[in-house]
Amino acid sequence: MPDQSQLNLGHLGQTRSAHQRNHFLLTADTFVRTALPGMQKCAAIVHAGPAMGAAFTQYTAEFEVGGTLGSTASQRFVYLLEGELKVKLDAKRADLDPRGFAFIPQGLRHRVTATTASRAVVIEKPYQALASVRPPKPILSNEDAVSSHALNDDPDLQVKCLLPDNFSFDFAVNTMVYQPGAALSQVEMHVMEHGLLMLAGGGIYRLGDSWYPVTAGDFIWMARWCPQWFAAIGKVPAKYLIYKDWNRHPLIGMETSAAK
Ligand code: UGY
Ligand code: MN
Repeated sequence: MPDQSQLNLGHLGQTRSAHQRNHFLLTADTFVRTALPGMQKCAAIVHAGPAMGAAFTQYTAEFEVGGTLGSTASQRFVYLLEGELKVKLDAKRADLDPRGFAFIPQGLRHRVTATTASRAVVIEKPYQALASVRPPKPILSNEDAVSSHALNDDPDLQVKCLLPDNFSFDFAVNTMVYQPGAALSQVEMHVMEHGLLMLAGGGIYRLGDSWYPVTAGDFIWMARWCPQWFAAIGKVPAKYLIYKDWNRHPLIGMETSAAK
């Protein structure tokens, strides 16, 4: 008997992936690779972008040895899943190991090159400047160097905020680790949108009015105010990397009729 849990019925038109008005679940069996301008020896699996209504772009970059990303007109955040990347920012250089990350402010010349076959999360977002606030500085670090805190006093749900929480930054990227059985303490509905990559373990994600089994490798996009809740199931902790827009007034970027 084949192991039913491993059975991929994609060739018969079946998948867990879902495309709804206020959320997408994209599972690895439906990923399609593409090239983005300037990329060399590198492919992108684009998970989220303006065409779906998102105000950011998120993709997984798959590098061959020597592969590079193209340039971007936006801010860029890179989180290394596996392999090794060299990041050159103006005069600074750093090697990223797995769980290493780079924040590159908008307009800063940089180069990201793989020294071995590598996979990385790449998030890009146009910067929303504030008149009274200095723009953010570049960051090269590793998740292992960031301290975690319990969400809503639940020690079984630990959050690491990879970027500083101040108004120079207009987005956040966090990791969240749930011990088996841990869950969000509420159904969240909020003004921020999310891009989420499951990194380990699994569980049940409520998105809108649907409950999905999810596992490592799945990507989820949640639109603003999409009802969301997660519980970890299984014998190992569940972990995800989650993007949200942050620290900006909801009217920023909107043209009001009074201003026309
Ligand atoms: O930061 C968040 O909004 C986070 N708690 N949301 C989520 O995990 N779906
Ligand atoms: Mn949320």
